[in-house]
Amino acid sequence: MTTTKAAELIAQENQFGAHNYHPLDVVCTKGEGVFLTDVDGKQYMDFLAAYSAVNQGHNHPKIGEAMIAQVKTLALTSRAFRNDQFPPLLEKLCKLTGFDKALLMNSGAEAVETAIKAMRKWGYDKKGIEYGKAEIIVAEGNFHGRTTTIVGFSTDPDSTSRFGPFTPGFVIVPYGDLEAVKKAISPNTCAIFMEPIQGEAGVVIPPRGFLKGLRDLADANHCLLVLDEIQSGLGRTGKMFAFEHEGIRPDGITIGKALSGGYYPVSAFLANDEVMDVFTPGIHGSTYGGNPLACAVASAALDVLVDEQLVEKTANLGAHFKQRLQNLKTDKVQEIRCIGLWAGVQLRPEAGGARKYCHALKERGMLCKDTHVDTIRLAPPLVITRAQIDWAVDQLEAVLA
Ligand code: IF1
Repeated sequence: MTTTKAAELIAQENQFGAHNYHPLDVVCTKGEGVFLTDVDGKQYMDFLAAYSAVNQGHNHPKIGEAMIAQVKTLALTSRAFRNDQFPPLLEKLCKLTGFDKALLMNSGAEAVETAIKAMRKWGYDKKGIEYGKAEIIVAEGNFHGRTTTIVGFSTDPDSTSRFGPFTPGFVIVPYGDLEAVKKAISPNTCAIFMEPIQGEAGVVIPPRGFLKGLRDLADANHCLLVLDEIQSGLGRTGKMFAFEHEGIRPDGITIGKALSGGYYPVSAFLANDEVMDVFTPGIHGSTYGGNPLACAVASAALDVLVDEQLVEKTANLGAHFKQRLQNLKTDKVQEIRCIGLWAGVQLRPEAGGARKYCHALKERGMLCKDTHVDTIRLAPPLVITRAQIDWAVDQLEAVLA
């Protein structure tokens, strides 16, 4: 039920905004830690965290203070000139990820597009693939952003329908299927590009050994393995990056979302020199890429993850979260997928779809999002406490009773 104030704002949004989303009718006005407050003063526990862009919690004071300080000094120069925030962030990112170089962009999709250009140009310049023939192997169920090149290799009709024609050079294989990847590799394959865990697909965790298998296939066929850690990275799975769960090193990663600290879009593509040196001056960039404000925010966002030991916390709390979810008293659940503080609760078809349970949870003061009809996606800020997790799972158990 929405009140007058909320209803007025929803009507205004519906009249003047493109209808490219179907959001829950909760009109937020304040965020703090794991909580969001709506315009009528009702508080909710946020179990979406802006799709893992708010791992540090809403409006984290330290990140906000860093942003305010930088806002007062220098916000934007473009990369035509240099600034004093960019170099230290680059070093911090390379030290944190173990890669030689970082290329800063803004949205996750831009980091993915950067990675696609790098994979292709590496294929031509370093592997000797005939120009225009480079192929990138991607997975069914992928989500890497909304540009026309990226949706062109999506398998989700909602993302792809009526936006063609699409960019060629992408080969789609079933996620988690090493044999299928092996068969798809050709002399024109420049890279394998996947999420280490698929977010939008509903927190789909591949079989153990899948990432290791991709690493071995990439090595055996002289192609790159690049992983999209935009949603899975920066602590969400209980490791700083999801690839660490299998002890492998990809040739490059994309990151974003929580790099923003929940304040300001900033993303990056990271790789070693062998890959990153395909970029020479003037062939790629962005007006806001690496701007001082983004760098100050991202630097503080990374400091909070490390200083508050959010990765270790997520690993510990995640074990409890998974155990609670697996013991839910309900006959409506088909599968629980959970790693760190990231879960997909897939309901049986006869449960009638996940959206109505998200509505019921909203009435109980808990916000989360459905995906692919039957799955409730759960991803709280990593600053959540054990008691808050227990409260949230109690609400979930109540609506699924
Ligand atoms: C929306 C989904 C999640 C991502 C991965 C790249 C990007 C995303 C693994 C692009 C972005 C966002 C986009 C947002 C909702 C959300 C989403 F439902 F769309 F699919 F998280 F699952 N790689 N995911 O998850 O990053 O350009 O958005 O900064 O488009 O509705 P972006």
